[in-house]
Order: sequence, then C-alpha cells, then structure tokens
Amino acid sequence: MIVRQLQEAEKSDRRIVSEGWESTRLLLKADNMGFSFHITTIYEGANLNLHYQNHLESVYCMSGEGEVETVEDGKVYPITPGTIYILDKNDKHILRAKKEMKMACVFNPPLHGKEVHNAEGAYELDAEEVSDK
Ligand code: 9YT
Repeated sequence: MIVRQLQEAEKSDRRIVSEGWESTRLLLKADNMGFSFHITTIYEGANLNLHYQNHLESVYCMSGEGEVETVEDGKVYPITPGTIYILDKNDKHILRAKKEMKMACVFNPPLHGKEVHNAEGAYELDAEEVSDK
C-alpha cells in the first residue's frame, strides 16, 4: 500500500504551479495504478483554454464556484461543490473560476509528474517524473 499526505506533498516537487492554477499530484504513473490523481486549485478569475488530446480526465469540485464550457457546442455548465465533469471525448473546453476552486482530478493515462499545458492546452505523453527524494 502507498500512503501520502497532501500537506507533505505540497512541500515537494509534486506541487506544480502554473498560470491561473496549481496542482499537487498525489498519485502518478510511477505508482503503476493506470491513472493519476491530483488535487488542483484553480485561482479566482482564471480562464483556462484546455484540450487534453492525449488524456481522459474527470474533475470533481470540492469547493469554490465556476463554470466549464465545451467549445464545440458552446454549452456552459455551472460548477459548484459536488459537481463532476468527465471529459470522455477529449473535449476541448474552457474552465473559469468565479471563486477559487479546489478540484480532485483523475487522468488516464497517468501523468508522469511535471506536465504543464502546451500551446494547445494539452499535456504531452512523455514528461519528467517527480522524485520523492
Ligand atoms: C481542472 C483541470 O483541468 N485540472 C487538470 C489537472 C491539473 N491542472 C494538473 O494536475 O495538471
């Protein structure tokens, strides 16, 4: 069994800070579970254009308030605590935070650890791993 603590992980390389968001990646490819699991904070006012072309992703909102828009059809879905959105079609989407949002995110295939978005809002399939050392 593997046991980790968010507060400890936040002090390590597992915490990635980027424009409008940060994420602490608690479970990664190297753990061999077939998915990765992250606690992500979307900062208030963030407006993120995302398109995970190489990954399927589920995002569960634990706190905060915002919305997600699917670009193809322009539909806007409110996000409040208890909402999950599931990008089962590699959907191009825009994520907006009205108030800072805390999200639990699962990726398949799993992230290696150091990914940040490329110009298309995607993560590449290969990236540097984090080490707990
Ligand atoms: C909300 C969202 O798309 N989260 C993606 C995962 C997070 N940004 C991360 O760990 O990279």
